[in-house]
Amino acid sequence: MNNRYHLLTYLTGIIFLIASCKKDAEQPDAAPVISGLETEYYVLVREALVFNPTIENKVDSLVWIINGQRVANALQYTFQAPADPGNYSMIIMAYNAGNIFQKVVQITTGRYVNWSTTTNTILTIEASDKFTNNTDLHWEVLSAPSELYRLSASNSQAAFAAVDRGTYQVKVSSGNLVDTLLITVRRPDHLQSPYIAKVFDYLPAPGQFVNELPKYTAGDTYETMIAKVSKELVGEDANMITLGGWGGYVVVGFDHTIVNVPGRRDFRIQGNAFGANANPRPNAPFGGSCEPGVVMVAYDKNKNGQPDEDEWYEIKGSGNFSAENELWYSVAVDKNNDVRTFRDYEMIYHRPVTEIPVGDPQNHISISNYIRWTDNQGQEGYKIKNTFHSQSYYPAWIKDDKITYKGIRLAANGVEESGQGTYFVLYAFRYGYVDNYPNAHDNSGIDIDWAIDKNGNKVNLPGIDFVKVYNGIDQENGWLGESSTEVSRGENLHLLGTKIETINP
Ligand SMILES: [Ca+2]
Ligand SMILES: [Ca+2]
Ligand SMILES: [Ca+2]
Ligand SMILES: [Ca+2]
Repeated sequence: MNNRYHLLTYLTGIIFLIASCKKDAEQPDAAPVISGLETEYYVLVREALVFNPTIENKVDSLVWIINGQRVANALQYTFQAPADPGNYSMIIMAYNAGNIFQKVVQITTGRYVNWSTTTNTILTIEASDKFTNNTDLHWEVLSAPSELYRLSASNSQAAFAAVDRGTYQVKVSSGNLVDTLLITVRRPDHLQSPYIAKVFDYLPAPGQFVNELPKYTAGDTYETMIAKVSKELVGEDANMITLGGWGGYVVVGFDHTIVNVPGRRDFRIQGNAFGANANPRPNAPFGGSCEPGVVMVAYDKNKNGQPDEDEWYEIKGSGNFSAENELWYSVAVDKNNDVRTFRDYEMIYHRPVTEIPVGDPQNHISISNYIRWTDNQGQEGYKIKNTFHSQSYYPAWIKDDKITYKGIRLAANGVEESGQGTYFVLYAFRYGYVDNYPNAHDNSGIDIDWAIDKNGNKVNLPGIDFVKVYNGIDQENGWLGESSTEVSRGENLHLLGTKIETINP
């Protein structure tokens, strides 16, 4: 018996053993089977763990052995963890006539490691000193009062953020070493707003709504224009601003970190996109007025409330590398659109030399050579001034005579569909932009897990504090004028209780 016991203690997991000591005259019993037990357990010191396994077939005796000592002979057993942490090897042996079945279970006991934070805030957690020499740490949330949280770990460090208050239990382990963390998430002192709380930067590129949305008045400066944009964008009752032509941007922030909940889209910045209701093209993909703004995100790593030294990540919208998978791609190719995608595009717009067409002080005709532009692809040309918008299209508070913009230039998505030059359909990219799908549509929601770094690698962000949006399209659409992204209310979807499943590109 003793030899057999020692042999078996070297084996882990489920061991099914039928002993060969058959009785001469009788049929042996069917072998007993124990199930409903894990191979590893973790319990806090001073707490009890009840083992109540499922047993199949006849069992004459169920013996419980801990670290070589027989502690019970019963169908269930309660392990009482002592005051000090430790590791235990428990063997459960089931006997009947002619058979022994054995299962080995490891029990680790430990203390809670306490952490505390507030809702919608990134908590950085270091594993305790006992893991110092381990490089294979595994982090796992054991229990949570809500599924709206994020745990992003890389070996000994993890970042945790939760939308809802409560107590979250997290297990850190490496081999036999285990810690259980108890993270208490409180409400912060100030109420958190689901909407944009601050505007940090604004520079539209020349366009037909510039100096109108918001309105420039003589004497306005960069600072007063930021204040005007703030008045439009901050809070629930937001209004539209324009980003102008390609490259024009706005940078906004929230008063908390938007948690990157796994499997869900996390925020939405509204625009004024809508679908065409009279597109003559049969079976056309979704399109109408879709003016995609490229999205960048950052979290406040140095926790100073400013998007300053924090790294910006690109939300990899569906067309950020190529438009070939967009449903309208072949339509745009047939119409001779410029469907190239430039990842590192630069464009310079020059101050216009005149605002009034020569010989036409009433502005009844357009100016075709209005704003000169050049790009880093060796191209150049002029932006047109149309007859519908007579104000200057060049941001009037800017003193420089030229402005340079940088970013991704998307494929031109606007197509004239009537054959008469009257019906322009700006087709939607599939996902990942602002002002590209109607605000109520799921595809206006952004998943922070779509973020990539400057090398194009996916990043594991626990959440974000800042959002930059810039117009990704450089296209003139006849009488409609240039594509210009509009930006309005920003929403943390989790705080508003809006659940939008993500799509995994
Ligand atoms: Ca997410
Ligand atoms: Ca728009
Ligand atoms: Ca910062
Ligand atoms: Ca527009």
